[in-house]
Amino acid sequence: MPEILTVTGVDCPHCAAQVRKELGGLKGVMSVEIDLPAQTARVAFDPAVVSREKVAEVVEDAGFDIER
Ligand SMILES: [Cu+2]
Repeated sequence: MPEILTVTGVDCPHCAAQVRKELGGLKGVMSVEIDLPAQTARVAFDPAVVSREKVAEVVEDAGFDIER
């Protein structure tokens, strides 16, 4: 079962592209759905492959926040 993590601060197409780029290269990430009006991204990942902590770390290193 995939888990979902919500990224906040995705406020423009540049940010959206960056989130896709950073998370798209992470093993275990299944999909990245950007919602620009809401300024969020929903990241689906397989917790058997990558931990929530690791996904959160990549997001935060890229300069975005996590909805806790
Ligand atoms: Cu932006």
